[in-house]
Amino acid sequence: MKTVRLTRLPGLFLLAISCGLHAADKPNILFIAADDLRPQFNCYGHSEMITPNIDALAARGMVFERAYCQAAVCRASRASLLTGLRPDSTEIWSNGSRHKHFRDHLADVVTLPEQFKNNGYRSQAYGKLYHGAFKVRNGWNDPKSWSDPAWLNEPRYYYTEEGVRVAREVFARKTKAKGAKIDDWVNHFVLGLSHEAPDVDDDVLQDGQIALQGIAALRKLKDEPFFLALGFLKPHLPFIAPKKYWDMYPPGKVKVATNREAPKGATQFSPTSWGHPRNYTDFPNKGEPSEELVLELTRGYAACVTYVDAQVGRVLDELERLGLSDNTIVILWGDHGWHLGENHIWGKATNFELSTRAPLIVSDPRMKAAGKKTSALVEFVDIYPTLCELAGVPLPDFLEGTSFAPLLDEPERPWKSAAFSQYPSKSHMGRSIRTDRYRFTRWTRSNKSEKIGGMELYDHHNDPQENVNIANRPENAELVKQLTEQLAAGWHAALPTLKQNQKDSK
Ligand SMILES: [Ca+2]
Repeated sequence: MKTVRLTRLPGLFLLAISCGLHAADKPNILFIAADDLRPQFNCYGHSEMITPNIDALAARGMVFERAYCQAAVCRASRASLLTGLRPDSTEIWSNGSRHKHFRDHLADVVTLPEQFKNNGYRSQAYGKLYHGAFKVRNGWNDPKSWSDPAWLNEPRYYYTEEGVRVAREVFARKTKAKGAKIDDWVNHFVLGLSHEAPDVDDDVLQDGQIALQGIAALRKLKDEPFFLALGFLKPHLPFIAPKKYWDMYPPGKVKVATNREAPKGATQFSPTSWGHPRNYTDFPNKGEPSEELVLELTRGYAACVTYVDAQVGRVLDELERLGLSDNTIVILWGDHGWHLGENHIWGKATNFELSTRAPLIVSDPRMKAAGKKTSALVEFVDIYPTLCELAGVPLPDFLEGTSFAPLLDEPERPWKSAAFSQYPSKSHMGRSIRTDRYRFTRWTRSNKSEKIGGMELYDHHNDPQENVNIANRPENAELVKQLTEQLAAGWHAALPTLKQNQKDSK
């Protein structure tokens, strides 16, 4: 079937319908997530990572340079993005929150894919969209979101001789008294080495399999409106990618982080215990990783990003080959960032810029500003209303985000005055805002308490790496007061004034 380029011109719009396409007012959605992805590609002005396919998507879409998740850890970020609600509404603030699943608290909430499903779309998922990534631990998924059951990977990570040996040892230790057969380790979620470079084809590892599933799904779904969600598992630890991707990052050329100290004047809440990497056998239980490990983790992360990029490319190539590109909105996002040692942190789960800022690229064949970037402050909670608006799907009234669809035509228009994130630490809740210039974080005794445990202020004009907390400097007292008020006023007070802007732009 021939596709017709979607356009806002009424004549072509009618042509699209008369050609027997599935209604041109129902563009497909290709919804691509990657896990723990930092925005460090060429299209973000960085050269550390090789990402030709994501860069090509950016060239026909829009790069959101300042997009922030609402809670910098998998479960909380994804629950917020996919329900269109903020963590205080989902009540999932971390992976350890009281509610394991947002439906424990919000039984009838209509998720983003569910809203598309309820409005004439076929919604399907492959890989990690909610927190659950594997067949063996899928209690975190959400069957109501999808037209068909979500497809999940097998849990096996390791393929090198050393990786398999360590994984078998770990499995034997954990199942010692339970009589499990050691060869059964491949069917369990086993954490061994933090990284390895198996000399295998892309499709042996999980993200290659997700790409294969995505390609098959496109072929099946091409004649009906679809919301196809692909959740790639990398670059989440363990950093495992086929060797050919590691070879693209020779050790001598890889630059490790230089600001691996805690910020000067950091609060007691800013450091983390690095619990995530310490789960792996080759990361020390206490203290710092060796310089050799720092280098290998930095390389491994980059290799995983390039591996994911290649899988994204395969899926986008198939979209093009099937003639669906001109009728499909593509969105690529990472659920939150990751510290590769910066700010004295290995991992996520902080309120720093490196945890809260993540990639967001949107391509809509109808957009006027294709290939442009925007520095507007946008939030992941905005993705739900944006995709609904772009696809003509009704917006539920409970949403707590704002559609950023207008930015796709006018990337420089005035937008939100702040992006909001939150993450708890040491029995305190950290609430953080990113304004045009500052990141300001306030730690209070509990979520609702006003008892302050500490404050952090980073000036991104002078200190983009957030190396110096200037909250307690006397000369900043007035600024801290103003940012405290802005934080307290909340997201309702930070919204763009849409009507005024529309008037101005005429
Ligand atoms: Ca994640």
